[in-house]
Amino acid sequence: MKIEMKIATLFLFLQTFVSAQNTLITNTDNRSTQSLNGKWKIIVDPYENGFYNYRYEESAAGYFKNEKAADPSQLVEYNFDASDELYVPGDWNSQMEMLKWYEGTIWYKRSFDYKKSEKQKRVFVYFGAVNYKAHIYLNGKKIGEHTGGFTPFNFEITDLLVEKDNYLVVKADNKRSKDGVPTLNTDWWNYGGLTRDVQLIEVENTFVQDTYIQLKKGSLNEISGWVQLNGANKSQKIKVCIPDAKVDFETTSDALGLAPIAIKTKLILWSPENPKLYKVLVIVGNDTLEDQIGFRCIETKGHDILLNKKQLLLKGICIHEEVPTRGARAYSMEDARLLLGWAKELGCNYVRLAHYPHNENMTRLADQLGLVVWSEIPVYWTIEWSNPLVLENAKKQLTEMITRDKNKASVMIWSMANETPLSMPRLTFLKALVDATRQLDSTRLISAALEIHTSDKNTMMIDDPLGAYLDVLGCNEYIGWYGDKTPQACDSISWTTKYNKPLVISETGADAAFGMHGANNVRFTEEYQENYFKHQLAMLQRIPFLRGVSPWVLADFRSPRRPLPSIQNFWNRKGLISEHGDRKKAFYVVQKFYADWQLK
Ligand code: GCB
Repeated sequence: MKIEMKIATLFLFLQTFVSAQNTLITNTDNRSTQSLNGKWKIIVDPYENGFYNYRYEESAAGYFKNEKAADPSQLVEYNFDASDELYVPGDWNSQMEMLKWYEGTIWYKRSFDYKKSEKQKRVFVYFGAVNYKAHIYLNGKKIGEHTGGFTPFNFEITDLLVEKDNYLVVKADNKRSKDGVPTLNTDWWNYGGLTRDVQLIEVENTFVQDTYIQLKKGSLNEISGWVQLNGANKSQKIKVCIPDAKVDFETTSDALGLAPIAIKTKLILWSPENPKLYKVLVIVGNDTLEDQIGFRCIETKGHDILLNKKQLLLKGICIHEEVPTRGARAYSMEDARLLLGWAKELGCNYVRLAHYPHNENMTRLADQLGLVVWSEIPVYWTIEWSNPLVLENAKKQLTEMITRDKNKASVMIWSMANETPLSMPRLTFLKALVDATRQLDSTRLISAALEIHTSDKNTMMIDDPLGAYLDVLGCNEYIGWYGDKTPQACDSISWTTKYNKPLVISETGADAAFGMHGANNVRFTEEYQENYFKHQLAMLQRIPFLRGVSPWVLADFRSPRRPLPSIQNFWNRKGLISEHGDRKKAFYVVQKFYADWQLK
């Protein structure tokens, strides 16, 4: 038994080692793909029996082997083909009643045929997101692992693919952990599973893996960036064409496959009023990769946010990646149309995609609709600040978020964290994230949703030391909901800041159960929430350095932290829209405010 186990461990090590390659491919919407969405076979495995042997060591004969008893004398205690099915993409919680609260491992299996093309092509398997930890196996071999529930990843599978009956197995585990990002406690539903698209991506032997095509910081007519090739033929001529702007630019990649881009041209700039997107072609040999890219310049000056050198006021709303009417994780373009359509109806020009990177349909559609996006990683509340592995994990999620969306004109703010308590280890941690962000993308603004402090009872103070490293100060406040103040107290509150920087109130809100009515001091009534926003918005308008607001939150969302029977029923009720899609009274208060609000 012991020798068997040692061999097994060595074998597993080699399997992982052989397939360590993991380089993120971007712009998958415009590539040649084969979808692996649809029904997948699943095995629920709360004890991780398909992963560990009875001594709790990783087993070489796990469920990824997809074994079937060859004859009735053989003992095999699982069978994917005779098991239940779940739809991918999609969380498991909303698909089966028994999985609504489930946190643990589920094994997914999908079989498929693959016809290799004449031309020698390479194939990658791409996952939009798996929450939270994924182990991936193809045809019985481990091809990689990924941690983090909201960002994409891919692995090359060219040499493992066969023409018939490939089997792709994923162990998805959404157990929360103290050293996770996010950590144990959040205020949203921990939806598990293969929550976003799964695709095979087919590419040439040498292909455009990634591009960075943006206006240079501060410029309205200089595009600067790079093209990154992947493959054997790294040094090549590359063309970047923008037909509508008459751009035909040539560059050459170096021995590492990296080619610089520097283009001067006159462009119609992207803005919420005119979200102009250009067709951009990157051509390498026979390979043409198209994208739709908007160009704009985003900066700050003193208390102002400047878009294309003009003052910008952010009229926003926070959004969770959940379709309340289904009580499920959002994943499709149709879901994005619903959520962003509601934001447009509210009069928004900005959305805060909380509290983790949302699926790419959201940022693609925001590009088309002219909605400025605040995008963030789930560094939320009580992260283990002194644990280097946690920092590495957060950096990886940050890198994947930026890598995927760095050519989206709508995305203007990268946010590092939400409501994190002051301490030196926390400052060091978040400063490292700020530095990493500036290295990855020098053009966008950096923020974080900070907490307020009071300098006296009626003065709110923005003095978080992290503010020194941010471009935009974010701040969450619930004066009149949490704490001992009433909404009316807002009338006599003033705000001050240590920093000569713009402020965005990244959250403010109050719970209301749709259809519950009463006096405006009765908690959970629509009248309370309506009155709350009336006083809040009047107060916020008086802050001289305020340049944006995103109330919490667009729609009611599921949360295990909200048990109050008959009112909450495990839903956070701070939505301006109910889980059935009804607009609450406060919706119209915010809508009216946005219609009238202007910079003085
Ligand atoms: C917050 C959090 C958000 C919560 C919200 C609430 O400050 O950032 O995730 O859901 O408050 O409803 O308490």
